[in-house]
Amino acid sequence: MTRCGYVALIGAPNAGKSTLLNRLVGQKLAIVTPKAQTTRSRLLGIATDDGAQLIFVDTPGIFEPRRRLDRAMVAAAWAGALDADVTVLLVDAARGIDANTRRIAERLKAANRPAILALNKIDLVRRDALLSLTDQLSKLGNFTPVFMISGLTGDGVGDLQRHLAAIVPEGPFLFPPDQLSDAQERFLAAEVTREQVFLQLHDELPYSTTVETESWQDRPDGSVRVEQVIYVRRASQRAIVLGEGGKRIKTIGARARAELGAMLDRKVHLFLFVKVRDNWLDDPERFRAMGVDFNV
Ligand SMILES: Nc1nc2c(ncn2[C@@H]2O[C@H](COP(=O)(O)OP(=O)(O)OP(=O)(O)O)[C@@H](O)[C@H]2O)c(=O)[nH]1
Ligand SMILES: [Mg+2]
Repeated sequence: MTRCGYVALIGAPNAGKSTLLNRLVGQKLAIVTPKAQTTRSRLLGIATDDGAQLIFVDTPGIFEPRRRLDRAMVAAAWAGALDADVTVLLVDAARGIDANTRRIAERLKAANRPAILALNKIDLVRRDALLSLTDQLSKLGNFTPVFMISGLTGDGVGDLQRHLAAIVPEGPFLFPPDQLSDAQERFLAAEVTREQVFLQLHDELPYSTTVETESWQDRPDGSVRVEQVIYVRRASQRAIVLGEGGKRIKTIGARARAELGAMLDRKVHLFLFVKVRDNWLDDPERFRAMGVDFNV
């Protein structure tokens, strides 16, 4: 009998959920940046071996929402956590317990929802600090067992994965064994560009930006032509994204194209357009494209 189940990765923004998802699946699916609130919607990453299929759910970080988009992101994260068979709470061990992690622990407790604890980024901290952190977290909720991992180096991740494979419910695989995600290529391609926006632009700009794939044409020579729109809120932001003489958008495009080419294993012709939509953060169409609910 095989085993198969959904495993949600939840935690504060920047805890390392997307890095861990990529590590568990063995391929880069989710975008990763040093900035908080990079992930905006749920993304499945599927890892299948002979005996078990683990369907990992990467979720947006959970924080105190202010904007409509923040609320949608946090709602998506909680939906991911509560729908799953198993929840893994990731805590950045270098950061310790912050207000966000505390709030997550409280809500899990209120929902009577046990979670496995993964202390992440152990490559950055001393072992005695980990023990005291485990101790503090055990006072906040029912977190067992505890794994100490580094999504970045892979340390401890194998132990976590083996444990999960042993505890998900018995049942048939829900996805073909070679399928890695439920996400469409058009969405992943937009995310790759958004990753560059987050990496190359600063302050509030990344948070005023969304990226959509508008057209996708497979060419007879095996390459693909992709057109994407980067939405910003103000003309001044458009000017920053373009950069002096179009330099910034060129670099964003070049890096995204290289990344996308590697991901798809084919030649990519990428065309980026920057549009000003002052109200995109209140536009249901943009939310649909991001894969989050408008009405939460
Ligand atoms: N040193 C170290 N850095 C890590 C580790 N895991 C993730 N990071 C870094 O932490 C930052 C955030 O990683 P993400 O994977 O994007 O974190 P996230 O939890 O998905 O963040 P949001 O999507 O914003 O909620 C990135 O700069 C990662 O490289 C780790 O184990 N060790
Ligand atoms: Mg993320």
